[in-house]
Amino acid sequence: MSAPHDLAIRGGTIVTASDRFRADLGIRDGVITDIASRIEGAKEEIDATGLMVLPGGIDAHVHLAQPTSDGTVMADDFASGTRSAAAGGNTTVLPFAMQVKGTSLRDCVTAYHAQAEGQCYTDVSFHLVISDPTPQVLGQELPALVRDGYTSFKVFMTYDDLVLNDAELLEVFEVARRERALVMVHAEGHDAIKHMTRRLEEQGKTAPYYHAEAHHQIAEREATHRAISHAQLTDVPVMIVHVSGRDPMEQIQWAQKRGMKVHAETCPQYIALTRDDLKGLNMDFEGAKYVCSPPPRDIDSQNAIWEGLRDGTFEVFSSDHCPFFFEGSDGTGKDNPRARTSFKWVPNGIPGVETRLPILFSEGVSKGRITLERFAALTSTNPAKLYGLYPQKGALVIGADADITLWDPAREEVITQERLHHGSDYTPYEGMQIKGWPVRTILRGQTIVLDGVVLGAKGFGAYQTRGTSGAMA
Ligand code: DUC
Ligand code: ZN
Ligand code: ZN
Repeated sequence: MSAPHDLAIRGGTIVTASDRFRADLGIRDGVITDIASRIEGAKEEIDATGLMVLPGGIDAHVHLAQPTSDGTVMADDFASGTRSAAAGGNTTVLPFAMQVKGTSLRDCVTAYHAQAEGQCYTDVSFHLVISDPTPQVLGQELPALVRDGYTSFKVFMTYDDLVLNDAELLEVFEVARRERALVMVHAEGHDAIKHMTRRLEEQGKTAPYYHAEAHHQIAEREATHRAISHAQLTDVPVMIVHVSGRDPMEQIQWAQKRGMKVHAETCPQYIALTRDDLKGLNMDFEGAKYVCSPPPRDIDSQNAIWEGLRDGTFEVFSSDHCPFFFEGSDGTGKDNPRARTSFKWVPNGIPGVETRLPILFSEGVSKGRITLERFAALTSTNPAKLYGLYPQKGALVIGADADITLWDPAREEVITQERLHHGSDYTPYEGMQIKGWPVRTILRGQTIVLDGVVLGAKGFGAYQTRGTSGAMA
């Protein structure tokens, strides 16, 4: 008689978004087939004694292989980005397929698929970015793509080549409502940022630090409220992504208290960095390593973000992995000649797909700020629900994909560039002490990373077509 399970994970503590309990887990053909106090006779066994058995990390906000308007090359393609994600305990990532103005959305999606095909170490699924909401895009391409399983898309309220005006936002929101897609909003006020940038430059304030002043929290608060108002007018759920601080968070709470379907995401940089990091050493160019949008704020905002992570204001904790080189070559890094003339030319984004889970576990669970269950919800179960992957992903239940991260809650490590697998030549978290570390990443029953060593095959990661967002329920 053949063994009933290909794999048994034995002796660990299973952690879900709502519970933790001691049980063994049986897997066959890449799917969870049994959860019981004792499972024996599997072809392979993993001893998980002393470890947490968590649903594999789902990073719902990463940027890979995106072209930029000034030709800056992103530091991760689908191979290096998903390899880094896997090493950080993730089994699925959701990058963006970004429409370039003047081009067809469908063609952009096809091009991203071509880049990802056969390259991925984790499973992947694309959000769309709508930068050119023409009648053709809103009337034909977008509805067809949503029906094909691209059930979420992002819009921007800033950046010259991406910004949508209020009329365009309202139109796009209406399409989201009609097609039952989840709109993700980059909420920063474009005109306010441009104004602040001009004034700072006039005063000779061009160092990377001034990025944090130009992208002021007030501009984020205003745009967050405007996005919420548009969502209320068009009666559509929204997801406000990468919320950086107290002020925008309070706008979200204002809406949530009134029963509006406003969902929110925050990221490691808003609990582990502050705007002072952008000062580098004495306002030098080292600060460019921390330039991202929205920028990190202050300790008061960090505390507010923790409150929001605890009380459910935030349902999703993503990395916003947007990796650039610092030095790079041929002026392709953050430290390029034009960026030296003004912060406004520093590419916006930092790497973080591999450090997201360790940072939240260490600063959150190990320091007693959030529970283990909340950790599982924020990093896996909620993103699966909100982005139409649940319960195939994000759940440790019979019938779900066996996407599992084994976690050693006692292991102490230090984040260093050398140990990471991403393409960037630096990490903004260099030297950070971590308690709690992913020791094995299992994708559909296969170990893809063991103790920092990538064992999975390039191309084992598969594209995931998604269902309707749980936000539409
Ligand atoms: N928005 C993102 O989502 N990521 C990086 C930069 C940005 O503006
Ligand atoms: Zn953004
Ligand atoms: Zn992003």
